[in-house]
Amino acid sequence: MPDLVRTSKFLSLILRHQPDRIGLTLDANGWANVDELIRLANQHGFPLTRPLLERVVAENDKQRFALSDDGQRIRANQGHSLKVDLQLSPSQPPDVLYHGTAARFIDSIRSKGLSAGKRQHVHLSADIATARKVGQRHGKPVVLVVRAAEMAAAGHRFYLSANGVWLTERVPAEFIEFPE
Ligand code: HQG
Repeated sequence: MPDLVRTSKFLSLILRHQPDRIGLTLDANGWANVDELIRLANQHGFPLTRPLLERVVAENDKQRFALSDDGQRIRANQGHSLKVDLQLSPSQPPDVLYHGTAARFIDSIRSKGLSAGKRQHVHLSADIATARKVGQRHGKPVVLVVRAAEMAAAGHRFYLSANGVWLTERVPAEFIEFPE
């Protein structure tokens, strides 16, 4: 696996799910100190350097990570299972958003709607192609249409992550259109 992909996967694990694996602590907003992250990663056998980390932030296919303005802190833009407050402000979503999932989950989603599962939010995409790719990770992909503007009007909040993923706490089944 190329270094960048390996490093992106490592950073996703540490910055979204398990910082304690290397003894790292994130602040309440999900930020880690870069020098500390590099030191602890190396101590635990992962060869991280500042240039490598900066390349991952800049070139990551999904822009998964952000550096603070002063370059001293790093965090994941979305996808956390840890409870962090990304301090996103609610945004007005487009009329519809898309959710990619696997065919085997459809019956359950029909009855319960979309839930965040282990993550903090349900992830939605503004375009069908992205949603299809997300669904493919789980099996035979199915793209669901979410009537987002209607949900917002009914009081559900939507957030747009720094890397363009739409987030909401849950999607009741009544706002979902399923393919035939
Ligand atoms: C499904 C990737 C049964 C849900 C992507 C999904 C995304 C239900 C799975 C980000 C359900 C959870 C997140 C219900 C939801 N019954 N299944 N009631 N409600 N599900 O991985 O959205 O590459 O936690 O449809 O690009 O697939 O990591 O969420 O299939 O943005 O940066 O439960 O992860 O980004 O799976 O993916 P996940 P996701 P990264």
